Amino acid sequence: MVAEEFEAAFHRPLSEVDPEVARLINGDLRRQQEQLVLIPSENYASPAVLAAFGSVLQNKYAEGYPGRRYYNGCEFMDAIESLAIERAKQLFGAEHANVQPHSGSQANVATFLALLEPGDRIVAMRLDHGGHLSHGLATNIAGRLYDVAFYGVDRETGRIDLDEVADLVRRHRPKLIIVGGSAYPRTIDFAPWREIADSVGAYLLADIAHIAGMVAAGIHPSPVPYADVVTMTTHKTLRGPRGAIILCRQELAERIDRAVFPGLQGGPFMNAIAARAVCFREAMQPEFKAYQRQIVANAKALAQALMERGLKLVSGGTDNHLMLVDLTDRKISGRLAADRLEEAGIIVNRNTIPYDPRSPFVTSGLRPGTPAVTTRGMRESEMVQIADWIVQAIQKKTGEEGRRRIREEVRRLCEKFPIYPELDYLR
Ligand code: DSN
Repeated sequence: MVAEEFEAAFHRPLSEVDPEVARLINGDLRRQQEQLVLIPSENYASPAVLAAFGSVLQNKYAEGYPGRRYYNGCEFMDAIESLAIERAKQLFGAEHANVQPHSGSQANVATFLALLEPGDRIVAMRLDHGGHLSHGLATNIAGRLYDVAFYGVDRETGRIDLDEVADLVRRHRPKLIIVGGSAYPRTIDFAPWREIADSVGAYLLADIAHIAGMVAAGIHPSPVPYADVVTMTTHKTLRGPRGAIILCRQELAERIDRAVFPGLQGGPFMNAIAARAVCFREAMQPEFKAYQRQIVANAKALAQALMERGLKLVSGGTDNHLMLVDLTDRKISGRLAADRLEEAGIIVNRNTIPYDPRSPFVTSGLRPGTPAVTTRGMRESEMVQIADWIVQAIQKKTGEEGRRRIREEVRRLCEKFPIYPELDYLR
């Protein structure tokens, strides 16, 4: 092959280089446009965030930190990462930020590496009561390296019982307490957690992956004044790129940074860091606060409408962006309900509920959330319509035909709230 052909081949668009992958990406674009995304950890990142994430920065290695790199050519990398760090600190009022973790789990493991030795004790929330697998599940690295004791929620109220946590902490005497999870629908006040941690001299880690957007907007209490370390993903309610950040007090900064690199990771994804900087800038704008308020208003409207139509919710409602539907009083499992909803064009994930009699693969719950539909511009009245469809779609009697009809109605609603109208990977 002559050089000109080689170069011409390099510059061909995706749709020509790999039509198969282009078709698949476009297929999911259409799915995201035509279906109702109710998974509370998913969202639509803005075109600005997508542009930074898909930029040429993905080509650059930049091991180390601004001003202390192991590679040359990092002039712009230093500026971009410094910007992301300063914006993260400003947005959350934190003393130090590390913006390099590739994921929320990496951010948590880096925190453990920074603060703990193998065998040290942790107290965290049970996964099947709303925690997260990186908080100490037996098969996760945290469960294998550390001695973890779990708290859960009260069987009657569905809420965390702080007296139970304090008692467990007194008995287990952990070096680290983790507050936060992935399926807890209620507000967390972080101040009493600091007191509980201080009662045994433990570190406090707040994992705010799910509620980060609301914390940034000031409509959920912030853990920053109370926790030694705060971790969060940036792609859920915060609506940025995939990946995570760690906030901490200045005195822990060096330990956290060394744990992320070189402790756990090599080269940071500079494209993701640039996209994170964009996301933090977006989160500082007044419209972001309005967006977060609407997420919560929509969640409350959806929760209310589901309960009025006879569905039971763990803790009887929600204060944030998600709710847990308890299907134990019905014949249907979470898995079957989620599959029926998918047939109807409504994407929601099955989830264990506290004290779930079914396995984590089958479950008795659903975990709907409103960040993505709120990004599309939907409001309370659409939530009532969505609740109607959910209740109909999960019933056996609705049948395939009924679910096809709902899917068409869902598609028509989605058309009224367009998302990424300019995108087309087949061009
Ligand atoms: N998978 C995420 C969620 O859905 O909550 C947590 O990592």
